[in-house]
Amino acid sequence: MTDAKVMTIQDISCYGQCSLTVALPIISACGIETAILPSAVLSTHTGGFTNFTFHDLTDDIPKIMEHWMSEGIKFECIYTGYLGSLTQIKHVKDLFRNVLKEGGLKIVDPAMADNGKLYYGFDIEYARAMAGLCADADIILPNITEACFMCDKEFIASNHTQGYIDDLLTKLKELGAKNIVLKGVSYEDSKLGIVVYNTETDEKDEYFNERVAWTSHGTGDCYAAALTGAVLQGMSLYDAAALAADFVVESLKLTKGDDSHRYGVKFEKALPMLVERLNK
Ligand code: PXL
Repeated sequence: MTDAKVMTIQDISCYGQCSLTVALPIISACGIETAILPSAVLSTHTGGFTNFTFHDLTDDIPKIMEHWMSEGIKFECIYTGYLGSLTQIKHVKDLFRNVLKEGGLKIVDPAMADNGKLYYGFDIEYARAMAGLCADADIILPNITEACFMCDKEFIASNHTQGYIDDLLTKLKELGAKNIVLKGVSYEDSKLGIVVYNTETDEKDEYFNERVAWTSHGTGDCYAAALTGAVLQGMSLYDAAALAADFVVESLKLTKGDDSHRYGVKFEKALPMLVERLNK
């Protein structure tokens, strides 16, 4: 068991099972001490809800960082999710410099787009700035849409060719990230998976599951949190990426059929499976 601490910066969507309300319980269930830095407070997430509140906490980020610095608080890992603005991306770079232990792990989930579209409120300038943050990361976790926005490539939802995926990975490598976990890869419609690419050794490994015929919001956040917890528990990136995929698949299966629950996945019910696999 490790005493490594992770700090995760993303929003609190009070209702909707995403960002901090999934990251904190999932990483904690993995046995990892988790500090949080809320980037904004929303009444709900922005996917499928209307008239949500949005309280921006951008100005608090440097103040919180400075207090941590004065207390000598540092982390073995910083994991970033949904961020609200270009300024917040700049603040994250300061957090990497000032409160990450030497040799600490930077995990960046671009969390800005899905299904060929940017989330509400984001534009191409934000996508370019996110590409700049990815350049600084040890591990990035884009889905195909986010990868396309960061690499100026046409989005294709499914039936990908090997050439399309390889080209996307080469372009992501050019951004500068050391390890890429590309999500949403689908060479045939019935299967959905990930490619894990170590850009330093040039090694690529794939992992696929049967596609679950169901979609809900928040799966990317559950994925990133489970991967972060598993990596900090000492799993290889490939094993952590595969376990996180199985965890999301299980969460989707447990949500499938409940049409009132498209806003998130019932990840809580899949936590025992995650913990059991981690402790194997
Ligand atoms: O799940 C990603 C996410 C996180 N936070 C907020 C969002 C979304 C996706 O729409 O709106 C506020």
